[in-house]
Amino acid sequence: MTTSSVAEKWVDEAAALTQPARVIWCDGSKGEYDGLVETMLRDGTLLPLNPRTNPNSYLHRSHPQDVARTEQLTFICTGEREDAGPTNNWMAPADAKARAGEYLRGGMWGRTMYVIPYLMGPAGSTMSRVGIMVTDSAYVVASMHLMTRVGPVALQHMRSDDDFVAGLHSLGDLSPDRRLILQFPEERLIWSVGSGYGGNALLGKKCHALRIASAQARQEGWLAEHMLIIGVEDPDGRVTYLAAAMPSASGKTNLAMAVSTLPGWRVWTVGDDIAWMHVDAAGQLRAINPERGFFGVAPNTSPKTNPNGTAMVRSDTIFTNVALTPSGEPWWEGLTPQPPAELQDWQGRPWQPGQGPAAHPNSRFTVLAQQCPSISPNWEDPLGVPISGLIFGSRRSQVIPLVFEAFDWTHGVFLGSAMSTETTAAITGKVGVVRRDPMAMLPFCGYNMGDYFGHWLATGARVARPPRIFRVNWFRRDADGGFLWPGYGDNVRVLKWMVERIRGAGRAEETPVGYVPASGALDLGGLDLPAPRLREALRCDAREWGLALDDLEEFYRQFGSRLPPQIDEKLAETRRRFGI
Ligand code: GTP
Ligand code: SPV
Ligand code: MN
Repeated sequence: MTTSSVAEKWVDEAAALTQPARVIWCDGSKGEYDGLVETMLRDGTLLPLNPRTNPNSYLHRSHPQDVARTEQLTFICTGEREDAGPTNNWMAPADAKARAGEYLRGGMWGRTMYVIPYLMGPAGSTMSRVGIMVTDSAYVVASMHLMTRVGPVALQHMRSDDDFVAGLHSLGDLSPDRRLILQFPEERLIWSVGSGYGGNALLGKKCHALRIASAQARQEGWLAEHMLIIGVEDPDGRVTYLAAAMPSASGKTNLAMAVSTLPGWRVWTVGDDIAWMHVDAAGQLRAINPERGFFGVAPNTSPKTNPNGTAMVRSDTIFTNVALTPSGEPWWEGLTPQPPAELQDWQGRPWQPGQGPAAHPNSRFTVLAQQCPSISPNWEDPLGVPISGLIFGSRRSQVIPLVFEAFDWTHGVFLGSAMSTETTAAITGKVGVVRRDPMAMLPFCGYNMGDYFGHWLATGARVARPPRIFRVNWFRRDADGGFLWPGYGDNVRVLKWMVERIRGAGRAEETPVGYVPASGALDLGGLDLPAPRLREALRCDAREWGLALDDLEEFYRQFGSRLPPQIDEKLAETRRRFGI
């Protein structure tokens, strides 16, 4: 394998700091994956699952204090604090390296350092980007095999010797007291120590493809977003591509592979978590999925809620922190109506109903995208797919209607910037707390969020026909706490209305926050949803919005002069429309 001297030099420096016994350059081959699995089965990092029911599949149990992203330990390290902005944790680069350096120094003593060259994006795409990460975790290497394109293909896509994002990862002692996830966007560098889980440790995902890439995208004139990508096919076979931003554990994987309850309509999966979007020479917005696999939430994945998701994890899957049946099958809450007898919980302890969840609420599966039955035939097209609509969705029990459409691009950017959501188990901390999460990027924007809104506005000006922008909320509840909308496969009814709107049909009614489906415009054929329930799901209340806008105004204030004036204007305009 040929490597650039810049990459070799950086790997040498990482080894000098961490002092591994040996350095192995990964080639991404099946033999390498099988060897890693064998090693991990021997040392207990992986447990085998039943080879009859779950061939080539394994269970990993992470440290009980290392089960989700830890945002309070995640920092954007820019020379100027202002460039990280008020919504990011910030540390000066030198301080960050001094602190993390202490945990990393000699941290790989006696162990193997794996060097993983990886490509984010399809082979042959000018939108794809390269990373080179080092790690002392075999589980991370195996996961990177599934989530990215590892090996020579990565190095072949470097446009110059230094055209890669460098990532240094070490498990450390897995204690949150000695854990730091550091992004240095100005150096295209990542340091992560003290965690072996998910977005903290699989550096290609959130650290590279969102935090570093978003900053790089601003400089280079594209967008790196926390978005799924789908093709929605109508009964005539015409496919409309949409991308949707939703916060962690708020429905991206499920929508990305939804099985339509409307006859003749179907959803094709292009990506389930991250979209990189460029404006092409003709002014068309195009998206690629930088990832190669899915790292999806296990709980509530079932043949009823997500048949494609259930089918794709039947073989060749790594499960993390799910429960285990006596016959060696994985289990999680919602997979079957009743839990099987004699389960072991996610920590391997005997489990009885009533003891809390058997699978960790943020337990996950890692699997190649190609195993998804609904994977789009063109999902690896180097040119990406043309995007006609963008969706911002969040998890709100109250206030936010099921669906509405922005008046125009600027208004849509405002709606995205105004998003708030209830927190989930995907991050450590309290679940169900409402927080601001603009465009589902709060934990992932690698630069000042005010500048980010400005970059979105500027991108719209470069697109010949800006995609329609929609806002959705599958999670509004009734007075008894039940979901007002059935969700999952029935969400395709909402997608159908969006496609109709994009084509200039699709009837809508104007409200102060945007267009909602007119009475009868949502296809509810075959669905038993009483009219008052639908009205409640779509309701837009001036008093509720008044309070929300007060809170939003306060949120915006912290950006000072970095907030684009157009965003403030849209807020004022919303007040005027409501008459509040
Ligand atoms: P990340 O991988 O963390 O970015 O999450 P995600 O956005 O891909 O979320 P995912 O699709 O995995 O859904 C997370 C949780 O939301 C699961 O428990 C789902 O069952 C639930 N969920 C997803 N879609 C719907 C829906 O339409 N309605 C309801 N009520 N719940 C849903
Ligand atoms: C998320 O939290 O948005 C995820 C899971 O997709 S992780 O990769 O752990 O960030
Ligand atoms: Mn995510």
